[in-house]
Amino acid sequence: MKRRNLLEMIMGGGAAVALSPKETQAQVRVERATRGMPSPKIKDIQVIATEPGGVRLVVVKVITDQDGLYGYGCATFTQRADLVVPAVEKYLKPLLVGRPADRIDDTWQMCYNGSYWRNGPVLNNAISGVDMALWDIKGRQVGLPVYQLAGGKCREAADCYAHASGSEISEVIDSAKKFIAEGFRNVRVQVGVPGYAGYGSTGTQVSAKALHADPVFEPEPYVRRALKLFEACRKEFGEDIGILHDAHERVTPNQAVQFAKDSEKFKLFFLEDPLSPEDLAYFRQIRQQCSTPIAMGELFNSPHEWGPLISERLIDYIRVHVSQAGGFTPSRKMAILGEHFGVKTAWHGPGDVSPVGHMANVTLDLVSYNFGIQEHSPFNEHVQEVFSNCPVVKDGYFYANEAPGWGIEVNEKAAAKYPFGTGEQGQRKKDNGGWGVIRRRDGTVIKQ
Ligand code: GCO
Ligand code: MG
Repeated sequence: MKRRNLLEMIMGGGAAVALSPKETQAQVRVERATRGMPSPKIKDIQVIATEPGGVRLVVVKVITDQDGLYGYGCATFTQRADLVVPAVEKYLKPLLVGRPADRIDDTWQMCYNGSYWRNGPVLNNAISGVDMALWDIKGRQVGLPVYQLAGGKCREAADCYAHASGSEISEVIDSAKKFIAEGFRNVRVQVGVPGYAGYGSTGTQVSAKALHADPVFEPEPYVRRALKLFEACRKEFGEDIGILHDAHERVTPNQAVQFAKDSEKFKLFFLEDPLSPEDLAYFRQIRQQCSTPIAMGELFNSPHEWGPLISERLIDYIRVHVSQAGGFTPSRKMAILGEHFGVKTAWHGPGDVSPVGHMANVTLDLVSYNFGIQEHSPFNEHVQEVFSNCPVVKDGYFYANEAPGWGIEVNEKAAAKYPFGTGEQGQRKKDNGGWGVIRRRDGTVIKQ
């Protein structure tokens, strides 16, 4: 449609609609972007595998037949990153090349249903890569950030939490103080247990007497120590700071119920992953016995996992890893489901989410009424060399960037400087980025 026709349409019909010159210009831009172009078709799909921050990241690039119109999506399953690459190249690419790039839900359904067996982490991540890339393309096409395509902001920025850790409680407190001084109002605290390998703590020397040579973990000393940490944090920080903790599914169901009960008096912002996905049926017991807020979800792949937890109001925060769930499209639906049941969002935001994935997180944070909190991990200089225009944190708030789509560009030359394995050492390198094994003293493998 010609600009003049559009203006006539906006102004026309007798009673002129009073639009400012700026509004008129914006409408002309949208008109030109969406109607002046034929529907873009998927021309190629490529995978960028890179490890600039010491963590394996997988990003999918969908290229359309229109000059310069492409998009990026996060497909990071860091422990099995190499498997996602052929899932995209050998299955999704042949399925999608030549099809329209502007039918996002339809494309998602094709990819999801096309393998018949579904809801696995490899294929979900591959689908996420394409799904987020299509949202990026749509945003770039119309010149708007994705949060605008999803209805616009419900808030200015996302309140987030930082990670404080240490091998001693005093170290954790010092680390938390630094974050609080930077403006964070919420801190996740993790402390090591002497002699044991812990989740999220640093520097613990593994020396517990064990019947094997692998890292050792025992749940009872961990729980006792974590409770001492919460007590120390409350003493130090009073009630104004949100204290979070990740149990990382390392205790038995009964211990989890007890742990949640014992934590109640410290009024945590939330206790994360007290149970493993295999033990979801125990959430009801936690609910019945205490009011500690519960967050769960980063290990989920399937709607069968989160559906009942949300609809039966058994958790307070859904914290799915957006790419594990299949991308922005299903996660947006999950957020909306949560809104109806009083469950808030707390999307998984560790280092093994690419900046594109973090933009998807913060976009969901901004557009969802039932946003709870956002986990934040900083982007080091190498990550920022590969991914330009990463979202930023100021005073503990995470801001989306305002450029079209996700607003992120990937420097593929820089990405190639950091092949998989770059930041890894020892067993992790040997295991091709995998996480190896942790055992109880007697040799029993524990969930990580
Ligand atoms: C978190 C997490 C992560 C995961 C990691 C797995 O809450 O941030 O538990 O640190 O362990 O993302 O790869
Ligand atoms: Mg976690």
